[in-house]
Amino acid sequence: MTTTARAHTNIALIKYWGKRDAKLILPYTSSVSLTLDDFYTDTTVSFNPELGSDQFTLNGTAQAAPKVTAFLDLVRAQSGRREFAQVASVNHVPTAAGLASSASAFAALALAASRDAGLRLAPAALSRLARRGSGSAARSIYGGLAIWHRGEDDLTSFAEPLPKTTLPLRMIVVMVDAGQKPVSSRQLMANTVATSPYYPAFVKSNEQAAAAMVAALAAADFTRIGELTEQSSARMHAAILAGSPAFTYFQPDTMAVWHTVQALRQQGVPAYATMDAGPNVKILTLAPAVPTIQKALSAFGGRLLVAAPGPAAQVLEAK
Ligand code: 2P0
Repeated sequence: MTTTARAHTNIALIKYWGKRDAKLILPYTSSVSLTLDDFYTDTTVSFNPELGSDQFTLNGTAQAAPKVTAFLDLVRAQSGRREFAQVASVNHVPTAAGLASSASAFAALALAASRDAGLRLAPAALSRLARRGSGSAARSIYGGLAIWHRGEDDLTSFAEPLPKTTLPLRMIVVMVDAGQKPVSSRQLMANTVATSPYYPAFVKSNEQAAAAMVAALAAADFTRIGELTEQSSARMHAAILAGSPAFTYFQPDTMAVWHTVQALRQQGVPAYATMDAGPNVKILTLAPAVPTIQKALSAFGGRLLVAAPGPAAQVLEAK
């Protein structure tokens, strides 16, 4: 059989940063995200008895991929299949630019590989499987808004969809730098947990923020949603900065964009900034404000991308 699945990336409004179990990818805090329509990964998987090893191509180029093989081992263990697999991924996300391409990648791989192996996983079980590839992938199983419950163990740590909001949410991505990030988020989050004296404070406030975000979304209170979003990002980056060695993903343009967002807000424009494991800025806003924000950031020209909430992971083809 050959199975192709598509999963969209997501941006965390309430951040995931730090694992209490690196093997199972169990996080210290819950997180809340918005899945985006414009950025996605298509992955085709074919378990094949004729293969002597797993094969992986990314955007048509063969790659050594120990993470993919380790992930396929989980699918083989769950399904009882023993064959190696051919995996072909095409990323419609700028890879490693802080747009969390691992989220769409492992969500698409979880769906395509589990289906191709004959498994029919319910969404929570699929989210748990995707989590084992990359934490943020647990959330990309769903469209729109999702919460990843930190849980207590492998069984209880999975994402669930949140009710659809009536707010016309938009995310404007400002590509400050589309290059590869200097430090992987996996490595840096472990360093933050191990060395930042601010990390416990981040965990405490972020867990409260996740609950507050669920309430703010249910109340369609955009000001509160935006404040919680900007705060979670700022506190995550503060914890990173306070680690040893001190480090930040921010670049001068990251700050310039953030300052513009703050200035826009003082003029009454609904706009809040959030940054991930890279220098790019994502601006959470509402559809009617998009043209004003684009104008204020026109210096970035073609490096502005406007995304709307996107769909859940789906099987495109199985034959
Ligand atoms: C997030 N990020 O919540 C946070 C905010 C980046 C900053 O999830 O080690 O690639 O594979 O579980 O999911 C990026 O980390 O890390 C991430 P692993 P992942 O979106």
